Amino acid sequence: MPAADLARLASIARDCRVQIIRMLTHAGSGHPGGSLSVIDLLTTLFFARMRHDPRRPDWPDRDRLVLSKGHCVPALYSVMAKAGYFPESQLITLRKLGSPLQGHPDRIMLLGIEAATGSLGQGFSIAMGMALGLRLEGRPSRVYCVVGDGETQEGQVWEAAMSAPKLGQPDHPLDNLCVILDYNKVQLDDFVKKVLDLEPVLEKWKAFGWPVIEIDGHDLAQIDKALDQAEAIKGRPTFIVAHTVKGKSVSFMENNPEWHGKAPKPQEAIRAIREILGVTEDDWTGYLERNPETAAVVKELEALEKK
Ligand SMILES: Cc1ncc(C[n+]2csc(CCOP(=O)(O)OP(=O)(O)O)c2C)c(N)n1
Ligand SMILES: [Mg+2]
Repeated sequence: MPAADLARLASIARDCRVQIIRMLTHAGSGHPGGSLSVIDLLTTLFFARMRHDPRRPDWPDRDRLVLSKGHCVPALYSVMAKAGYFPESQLITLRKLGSPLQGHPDRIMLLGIEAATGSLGQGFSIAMGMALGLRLEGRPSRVYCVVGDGETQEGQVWEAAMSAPKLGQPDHPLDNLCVILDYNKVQLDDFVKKVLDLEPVLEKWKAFGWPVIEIDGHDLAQIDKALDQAEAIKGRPTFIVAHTVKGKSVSFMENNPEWHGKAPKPQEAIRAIREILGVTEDDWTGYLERNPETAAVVKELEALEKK
């Protein structure tokens, strides 16, 4: 991918990180850690890979994304808003009664959501069924499914892992399915290694019959290349192991289980946004003067504090 395209993706991912922090703070609840770990993957999928059209969310030949780790849907909402599925101003209705932006994705409430997920372990099976259906219909669509590392402790994941390379063979193999592991090494309130170690991850998935690609899930060029490779593999679905950092880009959230499922307070959010944008404390006032959009977000957060 040319450097200019990578820079554009990096800029989108940065904006989306800011929106994730903004909407969670307004909601007063939600999951920042896993939303920040998955956002580079979702940005690359939505803005450099998937065939989709925000004006036609029901286009039969669209590519599908199933966010099996549904609690991280703020990341998905941020890319969907950026792509034009709905206005960014709506993001702060996250988790509010009646809002289409529920705490877990709802395909009835929000067009463009492919599957209601959140009960961990189920999205992968749904994605597999979609991939088979699309193959049987002879459609060109691809299905991308993102699973959490803690999520893969669910038994249902291993039923799908066992089935997907065999389903549809020999005439309709699921080479239109790509499953991506957001391997951030943290689940809920502790480290995966301590709760129930997944290693050896690569060997396990290979043994179940999957071609496996290992990447840094924050390196946009590596993500793009892995998606190219996955698309070129015929006859079997592909599994991408993306090493990530939970809470990526916010120092006090990075690799800290405390920030799995807790919203920042307004002042914490403002600091998080400053760090995401790479601005020092000394330069912050000047930065806000030069960047009215960020200044508006900060003002809105400060107003929350006074409530
Ligand atoms: C079946 C099920 N059990 C428990 C939960 C509660 N839960 C929500 S998030 C989470 C941890 C998920 O960890 P991981 O898959 O690693 O997600 P990430 O680190 O990306 O946030 C758990 C146990 C759930 N949503 N579904
Ligand atoms: Mg995790």
